[in-house]
Amino acid sequence: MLLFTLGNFPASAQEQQSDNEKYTIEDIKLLQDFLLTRPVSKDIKEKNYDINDDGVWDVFDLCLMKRNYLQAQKQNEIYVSTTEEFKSALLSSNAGDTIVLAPGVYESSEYGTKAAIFHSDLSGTKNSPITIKSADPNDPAILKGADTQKGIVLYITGDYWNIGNIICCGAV
Ligand SMILES: [Ca+2]
Repeated sequence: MLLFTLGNFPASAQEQQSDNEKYTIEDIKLLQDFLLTRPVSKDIKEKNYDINDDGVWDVFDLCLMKRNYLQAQKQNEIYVSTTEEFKSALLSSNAGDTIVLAPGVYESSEYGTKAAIFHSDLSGTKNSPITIKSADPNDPAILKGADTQKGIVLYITGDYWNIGNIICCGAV
């Protein structure tokens, strides 16, 4: 077990490039423990935790690390603004992804798999569902079919999906 105190940061960390570093929840916890002078559960000497390159590991770096982590999470958002983009997002999403629909009408008369315009058989997981939502809750995206007799607008056959604030019309 290692115990660092403030100021006892490794010199090598300063020389590393920190801009594109990806940090995890574990990194946040390790730096937090370090800053609180708690025992740190693993060797963090070689870690690049001096994110603002000022030569000190401090709470500033912890804030930057948290921001970096949240931004990395956001990269799982897939922004779509056309029918085709939405269709392809439905077929290429991974667990934890969020498909964000720009305001507008997503319209098609092509009923494909399962007689649905927008279909996916992919699955999220219990802890990382796949989410579909409108970018602007006050101006929700509209999924529109051409014929109410013909088929389904949005049909998800996979598991663990969250679908919120979108409007389906013009079909079953
Ligand atoms: Ca720093």
